[in-house]
Amino acid sequence: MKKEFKRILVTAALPYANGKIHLGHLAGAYLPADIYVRYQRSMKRDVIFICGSDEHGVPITITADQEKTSPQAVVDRYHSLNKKVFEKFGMSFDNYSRTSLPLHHETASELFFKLYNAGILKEKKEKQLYDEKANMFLPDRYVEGTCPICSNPEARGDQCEKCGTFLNPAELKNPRSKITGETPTVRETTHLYFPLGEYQKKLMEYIAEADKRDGWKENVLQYCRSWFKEGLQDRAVTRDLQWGVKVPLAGFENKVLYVWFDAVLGYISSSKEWAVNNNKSDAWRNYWLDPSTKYVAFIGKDNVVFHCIVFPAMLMAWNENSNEKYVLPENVPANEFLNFEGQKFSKSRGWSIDVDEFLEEFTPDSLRYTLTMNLPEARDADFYWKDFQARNNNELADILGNFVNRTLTFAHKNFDGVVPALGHLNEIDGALLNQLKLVPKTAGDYFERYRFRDGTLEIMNLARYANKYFNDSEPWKTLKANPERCATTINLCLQVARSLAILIEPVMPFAAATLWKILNLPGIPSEVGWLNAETVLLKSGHKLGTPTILFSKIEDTVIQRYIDKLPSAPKSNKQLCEVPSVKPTITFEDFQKIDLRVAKVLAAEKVPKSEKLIKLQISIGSEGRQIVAGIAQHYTPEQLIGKKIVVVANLAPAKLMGQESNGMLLAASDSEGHLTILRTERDISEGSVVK
Ligand code: B3M
Ligand code: ZN
Repeated sequence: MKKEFKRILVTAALPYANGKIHLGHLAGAYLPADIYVRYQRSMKRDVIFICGSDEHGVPITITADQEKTSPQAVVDRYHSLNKKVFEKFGMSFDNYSRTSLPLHHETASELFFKLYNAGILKEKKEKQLYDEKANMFLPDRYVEGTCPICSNPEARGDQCEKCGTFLNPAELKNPRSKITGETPTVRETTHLYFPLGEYQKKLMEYIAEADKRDGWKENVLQYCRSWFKEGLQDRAVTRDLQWGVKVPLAGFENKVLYVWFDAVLGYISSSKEWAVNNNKSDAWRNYWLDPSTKYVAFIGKDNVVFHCIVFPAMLMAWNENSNEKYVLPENVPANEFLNFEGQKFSKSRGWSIDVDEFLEEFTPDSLRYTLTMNLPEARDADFYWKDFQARNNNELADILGNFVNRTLTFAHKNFDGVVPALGHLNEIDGALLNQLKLVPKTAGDYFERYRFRDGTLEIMNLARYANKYFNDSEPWKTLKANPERCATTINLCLQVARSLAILIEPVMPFAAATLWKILNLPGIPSEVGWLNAETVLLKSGHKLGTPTILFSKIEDTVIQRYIDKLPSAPKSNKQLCEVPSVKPTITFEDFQKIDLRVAKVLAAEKVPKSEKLIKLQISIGSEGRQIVAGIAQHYTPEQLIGKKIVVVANLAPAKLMGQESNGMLLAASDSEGHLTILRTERDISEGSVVK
């Protein structure tokens, strides 16, 4: 099923120009996209990398209102801040555009009119909240009120941040306008709708086929399946707002395109801008309008529906009504979320770290490496300060940096700073060369399949292997006893150092360039190309450059300073070190074999002669049971009676201290010996299925 592609088009989600980028954004979409693109360039493929600021949307106008400035001023500020930060982090976009540009407005209007004139967009009247004092319709986020679920008095019109429930403004109790504080009235307004439901079948086929060819990520497919299962609904493509792409139709004077409807088209307008800037104004067509382009869209999980469903449907609608046929994403390798020290990033709670601040103290490569090794590729992952320090010190400095440094220092000290001659190869030389031949292929295969952590691990393992090779070959001993052997060892170590420069470049472009320079090679590693890393190409007699330290260690005191800055900071490193690592992945089918039920504790007593065991009589609705649990040091029997707990209902029966146990209750325990049984958050009848 593999298709041969001539070109690759890579996009990364357009960040809102309404705040600064944090580490979570980098791990979600940007770093994986950059690794992929740099790898493809090194493979000598024809690739362009497109991004830009998403400069429309209600949050931007709200910020502008709060700051008493214009939306344009807000986006100007964040666009240039984020652009700079991306550069510092080493993002190698071919173009970083912005959706407030006229070129983008033209592009979005063109698509809008194409669909409108083809009769695809349907007009519908609907009731919406209106602020009489401000004289305007209120978009969801301009309404606040009391959450009908948890009574949070500050729930937003689209969502309650406290309990997470998605809302629509009409559901709020005591709604008030965020602009004037007045109670909104209800007025009728007209909007244009895109008939997403009509595309469901085609979308399902499209995703199934693309998945067959390019292997979509399971998490992404899951999201799509659940949207399809619910059934796709018509989506309004207009909003009653001033800021955005205007809708130039009679009766729509005060409306703009819904931000998502224009934002995804930002990929196309940014590609057009790239072409113009490179004096080949039609070149963008080669990527977007040629079926031999492989289009890969990198995003975070919260954007899946827009990239796998809404955007492809828009392009399908365009393609059906035009001679031009846009390519649809061949893959949308969305990542899950990165958390920060065990919690969600949250600027307002101070639980965040801006990338610009980070890069004032630390190098982009140490951050890129740590994030790569913790990418939330299949599930949410975490950034921990202590892990960052350990990855930098124990892996980058002690393994990769140390290998390069000892090799170069040795060559300078004992071989006049030139590559010594390669002599007869022994068995361990052969084994090293074997590794060298294998790793570019295995790591590259992982990168092709969007598994950046595994690919990087292969590359670091080559550095580990080479370090061991250096030790086992003992060049400091053979220097006198067998100079030819010593020369061969150092020659091969230098060859591996050269290959490593090529292989680490996608993940650590700055260190790769430095290493290339240390080896006194011209240009940058990707110019010779990825596959070149398989072979030994440094000539004996080649003059080496001066060794410099590739990675400096990060002191405990420096890391502690950052840990102390966290609100209610964990004062020790214990937390990270003593949490057991996550077990190997299981499939959903594996998980479904476990029958978890809510149970009510009817009676409880200590098991005689046991310090730890309590015997519980429980009801799981359909039947009563006895279970035995090791919780007597944490709970008295009285504390348990009447409680709703969660049990594994289909666990094979066991006997503990002579007592029959038919199931197991769920409890959490930490390394300090605390234990808590799990109870249901709300009351629910016993026998309810937990899933
Ligand atoms: N600006 C949401 C986000 O930054 C949105 C992405 C647009 S991609 C076309 O997560
Ligand atoms: Zn709530």
